[in-house]
Amino acid sequence: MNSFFKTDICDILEIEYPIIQGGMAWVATGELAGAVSKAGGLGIIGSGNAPAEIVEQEINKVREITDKPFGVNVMLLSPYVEEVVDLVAEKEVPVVTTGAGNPGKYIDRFLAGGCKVIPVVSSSALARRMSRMEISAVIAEGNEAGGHIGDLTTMTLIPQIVDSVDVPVIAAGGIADGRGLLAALFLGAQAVQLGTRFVCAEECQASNEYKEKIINARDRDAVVSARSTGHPVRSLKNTLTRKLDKLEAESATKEEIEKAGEGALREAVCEGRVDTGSVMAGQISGLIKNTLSSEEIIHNIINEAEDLLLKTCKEIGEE
Ligand code: TUI
Repeated sequence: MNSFFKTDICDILEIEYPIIQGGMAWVATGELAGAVSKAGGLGIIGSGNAPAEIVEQEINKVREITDKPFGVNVMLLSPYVEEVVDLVAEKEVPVVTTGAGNPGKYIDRFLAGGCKVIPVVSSSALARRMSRMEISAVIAEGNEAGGHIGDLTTMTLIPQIVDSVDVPVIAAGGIADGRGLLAALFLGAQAVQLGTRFVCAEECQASNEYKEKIINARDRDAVVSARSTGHPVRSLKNTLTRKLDKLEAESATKEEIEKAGEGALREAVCEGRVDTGSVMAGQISGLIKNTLSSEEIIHNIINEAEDLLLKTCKEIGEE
């Protein structure tokens, strides 16, 4: 397959297509990350709240699947963040993405391990602050995304961050097909990061119930809970989101709300309990109708974007 959309960030990361798989906690294991990287994208292990020894197993799995570049997402609120930082540096993981905080104090350790650092940001101010450090790009994540989110939409966030920083920008949130890739590139992004679409990849180890819940979701089903805690989370509407809404309506404390959500992601991803568990997924869930291999997901996106771009150019040329 040719590489119609090969941007600078593809050369920096040594990948064929400008498609990155989100490093989702519990969901993005070595099997998924390995399959995405093998197919020419950038697969990312989601370390979430996992201790270093679990993350190490997932890194080894990727290296059994492919020798292409891959990444690890370091969730900065994790109680194991220190040991995971040391691990990714020691294992010389090619790319590190960070989420839910400022990776500043870990940058030197990442660079010592030869890791390229790509923080996730949700505002221009954060992007500017991060871009003063030695980073390879930023991932600008819009409010359409699943999981822990910021306030701004992808449509408004991307062009403003593109104009605020000198590093390449990767767009995330609300993207799942070739139209989304093309839109992001037109907004000035050099690549896209997809989470929800890759949950419904054959190689993804999440429960079938989790995948089915995304496939059956409609456009308004991905709702935001726990706003009052300062850590709003987007997930598919179910018994848990209704319980969290009720707690907020009753002005429950931050601790009470956080306690209600504890362990809920693992419950849904690993045990298939998608009614009482947390089914983190983005607003694009309604567009996802099937499970495909990671290779099919990537090739379909590239082919669709290419066809759409050529068709549009032709139509404009005929005017
Ligand atoms: O990190 C995510 N999404 C996530 S993390 C997650 S697990 C979790 N567990 C418990 C509580 C919260 C989350 C589920 N989904 N996306 C990347 C992202 N990072 N979005 C926004 C940010 C972010 C937020 C604040 C990045 C930097 C930041 O900096 C704050 C500061 O003060 O510097």
